[in-house]
Amino acid sequence: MSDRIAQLRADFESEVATITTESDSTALRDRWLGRKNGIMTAEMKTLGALAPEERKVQGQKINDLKAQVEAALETLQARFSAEREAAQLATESIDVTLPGRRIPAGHLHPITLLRQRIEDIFVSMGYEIEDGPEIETNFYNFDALNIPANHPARSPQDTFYIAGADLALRSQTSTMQIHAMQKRRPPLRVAAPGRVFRRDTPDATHNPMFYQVEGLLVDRNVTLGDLKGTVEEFVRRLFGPQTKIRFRPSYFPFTEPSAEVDYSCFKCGGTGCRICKGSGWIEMGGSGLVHPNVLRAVDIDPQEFSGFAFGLGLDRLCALMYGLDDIRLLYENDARFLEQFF
Ligand code: 2NL
Repeated sequence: MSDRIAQLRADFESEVATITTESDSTALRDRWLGRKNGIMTAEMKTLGALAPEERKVQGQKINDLKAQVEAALETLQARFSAEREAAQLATESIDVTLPGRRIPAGHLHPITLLRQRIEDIFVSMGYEIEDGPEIETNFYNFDALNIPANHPARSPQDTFYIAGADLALRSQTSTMQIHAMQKRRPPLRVAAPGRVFRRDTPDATHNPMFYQVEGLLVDRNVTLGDLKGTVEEFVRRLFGPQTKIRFRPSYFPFTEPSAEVDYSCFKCGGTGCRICKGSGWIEMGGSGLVHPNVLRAVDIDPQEFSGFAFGLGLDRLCALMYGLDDIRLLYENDARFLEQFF
């Protein structure tokens, strides 16, 4: 009887020595410890046929062997699960030095970026940002701005009229300034950015829809000096503190006197370069003291109040600042173009 157990122990030990894989180990466990057909279970069953004294001794021996088998199998299992975990860690390792993946995000349009910069400058100078409709009556588009009945800007060659109505797409942002002067009484400081519409054949420097910003101040005793100081501060904030301005006499129906504003080239500082076409100066836009007729149109007494206004176009400025050779790029909405600006 003892010899049988010694033989089983020797069998088990030699079998353990051949185990190389986890499934070998599982098969070994089933063979030796399986509840129904396992070798150890079968061995236990032989006890019933023995005399009580012998059964006790033999039972102890079987239990010892069973404990040995269980311990050996546990050691094997522990070894294989450690190996499995190590292999998993090796294949699933994360390289924390890899660069991150960029999440595609939208961009603000270059015109929007420029408009926001300009709005911030106006706000910092005490101006309020106005908005207003893109479709206007003749009163806001022309009459209130002192634009005479026969002025070419009123012709359907230049303005997009809406058939059968006293309505047109606004041809300048001044329409919003007229609304603003009706809504609030002077003293007032208002900046109005927005798109405007003029019938034009599109080319590299023209588009029938483009963006303007206008500043308007109305108060007592406003002078041309106030206009010059304000425009100077404006361009210095936009292009840098070294920027200079110059005024050239001009004519607009809504201002008197009127002047064109140039600023010293932001690229060369005034010595002349490709950007300013060698002159050292770049045209910014129009300006002037608000015409008394414009004040009268919105019931402001020109004897008591005066004002200045200046306007600039955003598209050409945007093209200059970002080095674009064609303003139509701004309206093609090609994502490959747009995503370059932020
Ligand atoms: C230009 C011309 C200008 C104004 C706009 C203005 C507005 C009111 C009254 C008087 Cl409500 N003037 N705006 C004045 C002078 C020129 O813009 O070249 N724009 C790009």
